[in-house]
Amino acid sequence: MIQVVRQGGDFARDFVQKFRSRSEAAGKKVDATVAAILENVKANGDAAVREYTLKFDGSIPETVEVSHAQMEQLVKECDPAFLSALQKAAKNIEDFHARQKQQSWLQPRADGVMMGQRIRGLHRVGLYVPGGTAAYPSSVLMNAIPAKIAGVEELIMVTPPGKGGKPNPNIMAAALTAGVDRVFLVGGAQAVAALAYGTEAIPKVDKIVGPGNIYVATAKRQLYGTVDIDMVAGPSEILIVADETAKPAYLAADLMSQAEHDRMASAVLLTTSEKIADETVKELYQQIETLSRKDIIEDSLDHFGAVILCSSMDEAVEFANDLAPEHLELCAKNPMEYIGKIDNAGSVFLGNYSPEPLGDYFAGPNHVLPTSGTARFFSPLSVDSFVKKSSFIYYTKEALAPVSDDIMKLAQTEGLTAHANSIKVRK
Ligand code: HSO
Ligand code: ZN
Repeated sequence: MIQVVRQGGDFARDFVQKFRSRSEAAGKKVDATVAAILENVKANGDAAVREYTLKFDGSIPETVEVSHAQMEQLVKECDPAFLSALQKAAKNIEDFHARQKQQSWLQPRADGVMMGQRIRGLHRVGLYVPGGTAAYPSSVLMNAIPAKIAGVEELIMVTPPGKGGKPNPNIMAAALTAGVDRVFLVGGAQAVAALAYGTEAIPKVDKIVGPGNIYVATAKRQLYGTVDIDMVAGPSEILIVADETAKPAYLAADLMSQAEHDRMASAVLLTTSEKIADETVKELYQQIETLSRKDIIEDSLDHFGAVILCSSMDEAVEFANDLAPEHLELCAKNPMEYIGKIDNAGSVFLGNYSPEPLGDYFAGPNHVLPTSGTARFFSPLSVDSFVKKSSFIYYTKEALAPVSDDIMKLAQTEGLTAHANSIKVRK
């Protein structure tokens, strides 16, 4: 079920390659299909959206927009314990993201010059929520809460109508909790197109976020530039660095927590202890029997799972930085010792009592994270993902005069005499 590697070296290098290329770009056929959908929705608006909804979802819902009154009605069907947990999670997510909010600033100088930056929320954002088993209320919170904290004026959620066109009550509860403004029952590439171009029913947005299948991801990629998009998320990943003080039962459980997401998910344990490695494998075999997604877990551990023995914690940390995983657990005697050494990871979980699902659902940091090694240059979704900035410059006549020659010199050197002239006429 999982490969155990006692001699890192070549295996590690090959694994990094294999790991990074898991989320290959869509094939030509998907690209062409999506391009045709985008064009049709751009030209024909709601008529085209209806045509695809009928084709892909089987029926058209009576009303595409779900009113707040309908949402509140649906929430009555939710388990009260779920609603209570959702509220507590939302509070933690709000507290964490509130700390990310940056203020606009204006800096006056003694010579009368003023400069500054205005930071404000995007006007309108679209949030895609997949249908079926991948409809996660937690992901609604993780996307919507930072958007609202950033000051996004209107947050529009789209989600496929599903069987009988009835919205998922748990998703509606998360949408209400997180402050989503409007909800439309439309999915697939046609939903992404409707958000990017606007239709009679669906307003045009400035940015589209949220996970989706290959058609949704391809539509987002193709529309980048028409609108902004978040990063396109690949399959989930967990890398655990463990010393001899780690608990094999916990390690096995945490590896499988991410492996269950997807057959392409990756779960890797790096450990300095042979005993921990062997016992974790035993635990994997035992615990998997109790899990409902056994098939998926087996598949992902077969392909992208590994237990790798390292000669030192430093070697393990170096491999972790090379792989740049979405989630990194540090199960070591003194995890704080390594914080400054982890350069590439989406989210870091410290110690034996900070399991990855704590971050997926509850602690507060975002669970939308860079995958496939992109933690080398991408960051978690945050309030920053939903703002735009403009700079301000104010000079007086007296402030401009002494720097005029320098500006003109720079302009002339670039051969841009009209630039130089705009300074000269003010002398
Ligand atoms: N671990 C996923 C997020 C998630 N987990 C949602 C459970 N629900 C992101 O990699
Ligand atoms: Zn998860």
